[in-house]
Amino acid sequence: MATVLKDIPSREYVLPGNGSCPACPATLALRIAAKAIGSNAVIVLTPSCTVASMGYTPKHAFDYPAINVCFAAAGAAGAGISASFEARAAKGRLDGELPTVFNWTGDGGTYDIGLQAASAAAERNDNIIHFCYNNEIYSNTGTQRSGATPIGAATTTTPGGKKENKKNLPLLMLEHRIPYMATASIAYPGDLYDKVLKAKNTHGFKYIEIFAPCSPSWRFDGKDTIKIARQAVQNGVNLLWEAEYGEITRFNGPSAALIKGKQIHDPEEYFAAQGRFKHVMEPGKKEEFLAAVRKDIEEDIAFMRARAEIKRQ
Ligand SMILES: Cc1ncc(C[n+]2csc(CCOP(=O)(O)OP(=O)(O)O)c2C)c(N)n1
Ligand SMILES: [Mg+2]
Repeated sequence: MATVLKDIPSREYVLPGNGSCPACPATLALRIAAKAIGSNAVIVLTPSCTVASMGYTPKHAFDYPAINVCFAAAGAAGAGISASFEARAAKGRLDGELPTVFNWTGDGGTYDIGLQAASAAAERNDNIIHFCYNNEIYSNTGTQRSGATPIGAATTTTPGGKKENKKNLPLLMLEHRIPYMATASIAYPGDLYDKVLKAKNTHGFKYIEIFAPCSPSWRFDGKDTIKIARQAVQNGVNLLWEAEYGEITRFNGPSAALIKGKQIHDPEEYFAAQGRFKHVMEPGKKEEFLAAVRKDIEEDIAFMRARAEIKRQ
């Protein structure tokens, strides 16, 4: 059973007075993740909404030492900081426990521009947690498409809807055979909290991807942020799972039932609620779009079910 909300620590590490949008999913994700990480940590950031809203003076709003690095560099920067702590500990020059070094990046900082450094750190098994909060666009610069943008979604660089499929970065990370990785959602905070705690207590490279519906960029009412995130899990758009050393160990919450063969929730409401899909959800077009989406989701579920049967150890 996942930790219930009331048992997540009340101590906050993301401080009030920051500049994030109302209902910002990245901020919510960071609040929950930080509660599991605790105070003995360093945060490494790439250009993103988190940086724009609270990552620099005078808006700096983390209760952590923080370093802003260039877009491509989170993997290398986090790895270097972590290695320096480990070297100091080995020489007896560090009191107490090793600080947790975690990279806090968007999908631009992970799927695209930061991929090489993140992949290299994963392959070297550097002792960091690399987070990707996935809002499926370059949000803070005005909603440009990213490698995580789903097919059909309108962005400022794909005004007619993206024509290409999104990358499957969790699967790419899985094949790095890192000690721990998980996909998570802001709609399941207890599950997210538990996954971060597990990552914190695992040595080596950890990857956690958090699905983060962004109301201004996806064009829905901010009050529905959690509802949209929950629907994405229930309809199989966002499967929640964990893996260790290239082996899928668990599917979580509603995703476990989908893998066991439960019908997906009808995805129509999820897509209809988001302005970014307006042009593919018009009468006469939506039937074809939704049929393609359903087929895709069902194929993904079948693939993940089969992939979970493959044991590598
Ligand atoms: C090399 C480089 N290219 C482009 C930019 C401009 N830029 C800053 S943030 C950003 C988008 C970040 O997207 P993502 O990582 O998904 O974070 P989000 O804004 O969605 O929170 C871009 C393109 C930059 N800072 N550096
Ligand atoms: Mg983004």
